Amino acid sequence: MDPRRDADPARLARARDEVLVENRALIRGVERRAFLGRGLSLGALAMLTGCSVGDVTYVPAVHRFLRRVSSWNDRVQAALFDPTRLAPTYTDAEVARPPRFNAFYPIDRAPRIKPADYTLELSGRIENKRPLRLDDLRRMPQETQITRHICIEGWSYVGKWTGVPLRTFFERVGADTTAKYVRFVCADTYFGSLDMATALHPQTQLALKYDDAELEAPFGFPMRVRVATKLGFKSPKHVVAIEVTNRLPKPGFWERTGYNWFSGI
Ligand SMILES: Nc1nc2c(c(=O)[nH]1)N[C@H]1C(S)=C(S)[C@@H](COP(=O)(O)O)O[C@H]1N2
Ligand SMILES: [Mo]
Repeated sequence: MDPRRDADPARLARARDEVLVENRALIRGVERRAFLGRGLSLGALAMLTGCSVGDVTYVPAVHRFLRRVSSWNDRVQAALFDPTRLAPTYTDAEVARPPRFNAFYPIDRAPRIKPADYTLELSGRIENKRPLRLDDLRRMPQETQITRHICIEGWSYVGKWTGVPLRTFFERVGADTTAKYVRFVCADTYFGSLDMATALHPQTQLALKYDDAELEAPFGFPMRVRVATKLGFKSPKHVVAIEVTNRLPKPGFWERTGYNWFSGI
């Protein structure tokens, strides 16, 4: 969703400043590694803050150039990723209630999935591909995190998510964690992928709860991925299929518009 549509400029500016101050490390990291050059880093900042992306993305030559930098940069970022560095955590009092919604459609169009109908399909380099039910996920070990969800459009919120660490999930289903990528498909046709190092990061989880209650429909019910070390678009909601693969999955919704695939610290 375009944040300019639903926010007055002063509020947007305040929100943006807050995001910039609180997430200086993440944004600097993304910016520095994404666009190694002064002129381009301004463009990166514009993208991160959701203002005037037009100048950058709609000029085809510039766009093509950024894409090339960006795909080279994905490899650099993956090499720089520190699998033990944790994203900042917050206190219970800071948790946003309710969370802030975003998707490529308005909130009333979010998929409504009945728990009894839900199955999670597994494919690729996974030993036990038996489709899982919601109860199977609920029975796996759960962890809770309070971390900040940062949307590339220039806003953020502190959230409290509970779910199965993806690393634990992979152990349970016998996933080949030496494979390179993990691909996710969502009930609303959204899809995306992660590098394996990020998938195995201690704060990456298959979240079933927000603020100690079942996820609400628009926020990813019954299961969403939660990746604390990456921008919000890398945390797919309503996940219905997981594939472990060595082939780089095709770019997701936001990546097709030019955002960096790695998009994290
Ligand atoms: N299935 C699905 N997952 C999605 C999206 C989406 O449109 N569909 N949008 C992404 C983006 S851009 C953001 S910022 C977050 C929004 O999550 P929220 O509604 O909890 O804020 O979900 C991400 N995951
Ligand atoms: Mo986002």
